[in-house]
Amino acid sequence: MDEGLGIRQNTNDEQQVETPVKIRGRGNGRPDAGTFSRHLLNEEPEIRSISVVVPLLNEAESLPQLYHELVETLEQIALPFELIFVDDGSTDGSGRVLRALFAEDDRVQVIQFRRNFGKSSALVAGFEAASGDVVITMDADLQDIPAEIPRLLAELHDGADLVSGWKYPRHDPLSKRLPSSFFNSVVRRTTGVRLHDFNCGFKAYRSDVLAEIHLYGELHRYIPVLAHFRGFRVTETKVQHRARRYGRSKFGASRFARGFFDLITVLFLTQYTRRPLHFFGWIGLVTLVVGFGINAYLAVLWFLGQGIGTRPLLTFGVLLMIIGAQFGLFGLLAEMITSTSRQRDYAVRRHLSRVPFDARYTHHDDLR
Ligand SMILES: Nc1nc2c(ncn2[C@@H]2O[C@H](COP(=O)(O)OP(=O)(O)OP(=O)(O)O)[C@@H](O)[C@H]2O)c(=O)[nH]1
Ligand SMILES: [Mg+2]
Repeated sequence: MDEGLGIRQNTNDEQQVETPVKIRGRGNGRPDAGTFSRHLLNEEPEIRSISVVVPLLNEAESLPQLYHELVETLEQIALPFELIFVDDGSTDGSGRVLRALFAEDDRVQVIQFRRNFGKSSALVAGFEAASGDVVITMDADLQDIPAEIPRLLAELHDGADLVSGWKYPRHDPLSKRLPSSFFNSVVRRTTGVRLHDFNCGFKAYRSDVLAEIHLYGELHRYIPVLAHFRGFRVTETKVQHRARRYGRSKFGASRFARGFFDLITVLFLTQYTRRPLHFFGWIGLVTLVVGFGINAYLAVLWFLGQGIGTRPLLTFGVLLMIIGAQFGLFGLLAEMITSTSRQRDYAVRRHLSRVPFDARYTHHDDLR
């Protein structure tokens, strides 16, 4: 996707640079809005093509129906589209079904992993292969309904960069709904991203969102959070869903535990990666001060003639001071790692410039 996206962005930039507007030398220094061409003022670029990315594990029975429903809906939308199936080490013959679909339809792409690498990896592989202006992800188990795609697209048309499905009403047992709603409310509170259903795999993205996000491990659940912190507009829309018909569910209770570890990672990544000492430093400082207070108190008692050598409190105070200092040092080490990282910590929506490409670099060349 990088390549396709890069080409598209360049095209936009060229168009923007070529736009016949005069700003320099104007009396009031403000551009006349009437002279801007429409696409410059348009907040939302037009959607001209759609990629659907479907990560899957052992869903052979569902795939043919999923394919037919997808094609039916997308043909009605009447935009060019591609279907990218990412088979994450299935052992139930899903690969064979996908190869048959590929042979039949040149809009189908199939990526087969050598073994199971997890949903995030499958999504990344799909995103890299996708070249649409919009990328839609969905589950392969027929629980997400392709006919809902226009609803997601409508949200993007209305200005969202990422729209996440909210399975409503939900057709799952209470044993799954309860932990899920607890999980969702914790994520909502801690991240400030107000979605009801973080685990919903049915989402639509403008392609520039995906270019900005680095996924690994199981962070796919938190793409909306990562996108929100990069400055993208994240919204939600209710989607119908169906109960699982074929195959087996891949996720049990352990998903929630893992989800919480990932939440800590995401909170740290979105808020402290660029200033880790602010995180570790505070923990360290508080621990150090409490430890120091305890030891100061014991020191006073010692001066007053009381024996303190056998008091557990002494051990506790010393422990806190050592841990506090360690946290401070962790923070400094993390700062050193961060300072050598070349990853950008900002996201540019667009760069409007009238400096001709050659002029921009002549000066640079002279220096060599
Ligand atoms: N690529 C990839 N996809 C997976 C993996 N595990 C599950 N999936 C897919 O993710 C989607 C959702 O998985 P499900 O097991 O249906 O999870 P769920 O919908 O939350 O749970 P149920 O409601 O019980 O079905 C399905 O399309 C699966 O095929 C995996 O390890 N890798
Ligand atoms: Mg499912």
